[in-house]
Amino acid sequence: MEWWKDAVIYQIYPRSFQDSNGDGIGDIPGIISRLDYLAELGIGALWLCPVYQSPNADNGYDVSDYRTINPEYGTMADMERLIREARRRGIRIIMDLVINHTSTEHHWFRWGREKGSPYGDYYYWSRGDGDGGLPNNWTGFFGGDCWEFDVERCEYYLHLFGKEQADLNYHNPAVLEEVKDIMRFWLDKGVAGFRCDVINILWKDSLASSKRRAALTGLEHYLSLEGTHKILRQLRQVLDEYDAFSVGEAVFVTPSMAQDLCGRDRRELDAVLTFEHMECDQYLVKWLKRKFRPKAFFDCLIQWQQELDWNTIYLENHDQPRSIPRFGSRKYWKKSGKLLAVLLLTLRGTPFLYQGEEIGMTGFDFTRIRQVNDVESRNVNRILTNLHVPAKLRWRMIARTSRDNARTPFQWSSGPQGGFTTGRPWLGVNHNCAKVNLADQRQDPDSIWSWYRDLCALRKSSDVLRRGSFQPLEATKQVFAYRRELEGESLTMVLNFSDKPAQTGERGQLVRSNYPRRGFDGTLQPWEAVILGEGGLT
Ligand code: ISL
Ligand code: CA
Repeated sequence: MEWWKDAVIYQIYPRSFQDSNGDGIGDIPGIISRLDYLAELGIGALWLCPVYQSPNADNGYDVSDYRTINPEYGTMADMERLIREARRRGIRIIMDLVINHTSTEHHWFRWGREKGSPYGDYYYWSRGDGDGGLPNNWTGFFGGDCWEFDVERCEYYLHLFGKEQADLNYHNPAVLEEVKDIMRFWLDKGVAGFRCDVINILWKDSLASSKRRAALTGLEHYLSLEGTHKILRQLRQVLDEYDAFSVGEAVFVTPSMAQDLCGRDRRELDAVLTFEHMECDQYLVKWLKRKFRPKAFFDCLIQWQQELDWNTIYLENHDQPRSIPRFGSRKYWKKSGKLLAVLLLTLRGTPFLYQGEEIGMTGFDFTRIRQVNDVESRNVNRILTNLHVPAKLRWRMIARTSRDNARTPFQWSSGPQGGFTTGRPWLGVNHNCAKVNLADQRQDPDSIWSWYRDLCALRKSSDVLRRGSFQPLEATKQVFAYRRELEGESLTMVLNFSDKPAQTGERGQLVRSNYPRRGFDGTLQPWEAVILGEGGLT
């Protein structure tokens, strides 16, 4: 029945959502206590970032046991209660499936070090190049090389992410069987599906050195290869047993590569989360930020809207800096926050709303590297230091791009620690929580939050917005206009991504504007977003 085409999916970063016991760490009972809030907002499913047992080198993306809940977050009984309580409110649960790598604390890795162990082949082990050098010249996603020497086994193992995250070896069929069992374990508990972490790099064809010179040497040996597609078709069979949903995070893909991962006839994933639209403010890598170019952003969105059977739409997640300072305007915080909400909730595809986005959180305002927790930021800071990049420039790069921008605790109220915890939060609360918080916005019919709630409801009531076709109308340096259409009914969106007023040729009956106005004559105010209809919907 493809429920995921009709739902808004809300992403929770459990560590930062709601603490229930004062230890400063968000947890599952905390999430349960906020389910009524999420139901009120009108979302249909929750994607939980990893809650499995983990030594937290990468905050849960280093899993040490897929069948145990991290005690910091609660117990299996809490998790089962969450699934039940969510279902009672019509909310489905989607788990994060991290299967490219495990923690080096996982028993597969620990036991696999021993000679003759059945787990001896679960990872990519290598003696090195014979001259005492690393097995190959690949570089990792978090910077630097991607081989670590294990003194017990006297061999190197591959890690495309942190050194505590060892890549699983899918050349060994036993690994895929383990993964299928893990999926069944969670599907039996009643989860509705999975968000699959870095899913298009599972299969490594060979460990040969790379000819690439640019960032991420080695990519050609593992990016979206046929071996990965084969694995995905097998995982699909498990999902089909339960009629479950899968959305894969796919790195470095073009629309046609994405279509091969989630096209209707492929029988692989239902949808993918991709990155091209997040690259309109960078040179080459995300650390080298440039001025955001709205026109490039619109063109990119248009291309994806047109080339994929079905899209996902997201402007934020736990790896990306917050969207208002990035694609909107700090000066027009509220207006641009509402404009981005219109974009997120009216394009064709499944919207993914990230915690805090609905109140316009702006993230991170730290001043020192020791306030930063993220393993990637710390690695990059170390590399930049070794390259003698001046401290000021280094800090500017970290402050603008660090993943901790999106990981500061949810701002529930203007009270101590933003209502997130009664204790000391694991990561600092943004100092603007007196100005940006849910409690105030919930009482204010003109707030960003009220706007989100209204648009979620509008989307729910409108077949055109959920299922209609997409047609681009205008994409200039400033204005993005598009139409959604279904069975003769249509809605037109016009968005002004600028501090200056703008003109458009589009006309229609005003359905929504983030400015108080009665009709629409073609002039848009700064950061104005309008939804126009042809009658009926108001
Ligand atoms: O941060 C990034 C995007 O700008 C990427 O380099 C990111 O590491 C990549 O998208 C993969 O992300 C996923 O897997 C990582 C984990 O650290 C991220 O949190 C997760 O979303 C390794 O499991
Ligand atoms: Ca807690």
